[in-house]
Amino acid sequence: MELYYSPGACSIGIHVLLDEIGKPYQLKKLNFANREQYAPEFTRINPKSKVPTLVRDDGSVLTEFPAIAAYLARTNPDKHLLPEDVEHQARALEALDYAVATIHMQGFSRQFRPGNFSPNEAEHEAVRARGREISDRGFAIMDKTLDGKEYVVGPYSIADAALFYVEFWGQDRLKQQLPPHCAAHLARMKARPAVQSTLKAEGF
Ligand SMILES: N[C@@H](CCC(=O)N[C@@H](CS)C(=O)NCC(=O)O)C(=O)O
Repeated sequence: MELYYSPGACSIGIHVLLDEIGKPYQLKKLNFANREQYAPEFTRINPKSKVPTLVRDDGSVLTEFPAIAAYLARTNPDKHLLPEDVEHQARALEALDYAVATIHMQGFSRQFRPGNFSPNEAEHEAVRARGREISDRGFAIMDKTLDGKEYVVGPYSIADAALFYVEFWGQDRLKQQLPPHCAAHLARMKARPAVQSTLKAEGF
């Protein structure tokens, strides 16, 4: 398989899952500063111009973080990345979606790309501030979820890879203070060999 990624982008969460699984794969780096996601070489593969993009062994392309994460978990059942237990599975998918669709797409997207939310530059500070409110509220909710647990649902799951990347953005990229259980979760994630090898491969 091939993972199209950009260093430090949300694709880092899928990169972590591939390293947890430990099967061979190839990394394909896109330089966002050079707008390589919009170049025809890439839009031929993923017209959405987004990472993560996974090209599977049969050449078919899978996009969207939750779909890729669930696919990797389901095709590698021995790694137990999506709990079998129905309640744990539902909670893992709930947290995964919250990290991606709310904390990332509504919170951090406003902070990183205010221009996508308002063409008026004078409004960009207000857009960033609203994004910060959304991500902070998201972390506060995840902090309660993590109380008394090492990982989001107890056992390690795909939800942890999603929460990891938004925590990484908050603490490491934007130097924001995470609430205590989220900070401990991020530290726990960084202690995992798979996360260490991902961070190294992406140049962190
Ligand atoms: N809904 C998508 C979001 C993916 C996404 O927003 N990726 C960002 C990087 S974190 C991206 O590729 N941005 C490139 C661009 O919009 O130009 C998913 O779940 O995979």
